[in-house]
Amino acid sequence: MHSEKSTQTFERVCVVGLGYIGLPTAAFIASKGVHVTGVDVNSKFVESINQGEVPFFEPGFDVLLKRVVEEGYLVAQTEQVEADAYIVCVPTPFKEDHKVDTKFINSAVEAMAPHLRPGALVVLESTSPPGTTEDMANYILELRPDLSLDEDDENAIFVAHCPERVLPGQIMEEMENNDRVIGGLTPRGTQLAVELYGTFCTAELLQTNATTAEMAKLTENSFRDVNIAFANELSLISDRLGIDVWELIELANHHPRVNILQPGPGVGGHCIAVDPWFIVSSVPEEAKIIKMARDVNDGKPAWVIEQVKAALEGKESPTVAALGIAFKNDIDDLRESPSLNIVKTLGSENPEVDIRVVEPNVSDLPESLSAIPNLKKQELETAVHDADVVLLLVNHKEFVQMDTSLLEGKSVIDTKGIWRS
Ligand code: SAJ
Repeated sequence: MHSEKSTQTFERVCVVGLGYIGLPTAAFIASKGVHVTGVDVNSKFVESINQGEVPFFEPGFDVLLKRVVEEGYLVAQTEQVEADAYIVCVPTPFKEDHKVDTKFINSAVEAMAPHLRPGALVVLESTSPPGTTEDMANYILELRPDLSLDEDDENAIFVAHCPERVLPGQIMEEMENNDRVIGGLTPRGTQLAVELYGTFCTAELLQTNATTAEMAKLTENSFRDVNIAFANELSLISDRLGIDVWELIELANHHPRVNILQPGPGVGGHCIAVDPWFIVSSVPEEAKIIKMARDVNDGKPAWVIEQVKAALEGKESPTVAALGIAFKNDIDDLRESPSLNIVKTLGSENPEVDIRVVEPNVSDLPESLSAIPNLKKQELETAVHDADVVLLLVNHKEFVQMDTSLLEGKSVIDTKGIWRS
């Protein structure tokens, strides 16, 4: 299969940051016959990409990457170049006070500034608090006072925000088929960004301004966080009242306008546990429910740990089988994982407890766990067989399908409600 020739005006695009989002974005644009330079500060990433190898796991993506690299449409390097358009896909972590840390955006822009020429488009794709795109544009002008943001000027550059929306694991499908929200600082900025994303996205390209686009992304993930917090709060209430929360939610969801999500050991991943803080830190007075939801979800691991401690009471040299450390089911991603943190705290604060960790999706335990002497990785059946307390933390398919007769005589703490009879 050969790449289609683009009909767009973009002859060279530079994608800065080749992670889970930047690299697939670069490859999708390259697959449309546009010459793309992918830039990353990590030279190992760059090397592996130029050999057509994906440096992380994403189903089906390896074939596309290999093709665009072999055809010469995608080249990775550590230095930025002159281009018609730039897409910035760098991490936007938060600092201690939950305010965004823009150090990666700033260094991307510093490296870009000398190459920028009038007419160029700069799109910020990294998830960001409202106002970040405008701040980025102003920083560009500080570095390049000869350029302008006024579209009537001859030396104008164009700036827009287009937040990513793909679900890792489904990027091949969602990169092309998810609607995109695109907001420029000026109308021409929006229009150029729509043309750029239109090279590979076949879904709706929804136009707005930059701040609304920034808020749209944060709103989507906060909506989910608030709804999960509601389910988690119900699990605490139900425990106090002696009610089965899973039955409660199932019954309530029979109402035609009620659709409650599922409780669990907390909320993890690099998006839903992070993005709501960007709203809270920009408008703390107003963002009351969003903040409360973060606190409820962040408080759930401590509640689970208390339940385990209660189950261990009176047991001498007890053994706990901890099932799952990924941030959600059937993936190997451990970022911001509440399950991982529960296991780490249990292990380090209770040296007399023998902890057997079962995680079918990773071959070795991360260093934060392997350094704990009373903790080791084990196969599912042996771990459950030897355990006094079985702590289910993630609804991986292996655990859902497990023979539940193995649980007879054990204390069971099922944070995902998968073993209800
Ligand atoms: N979770 C629950 N109960 C539920 C659903 C989820 O406890 O009913 C937990 C999961 O176990 C996990 C966390 O929430 O710990 C987040 O998982 P998720 O599947 O809700 O979301 P992510 O983080 O994998 O992906 C989200 C998606 N956003 C939305 O659904 C609004 C995805 O579309 C975004 O692209 C992604 O964040 C992102 O990168 O922002």
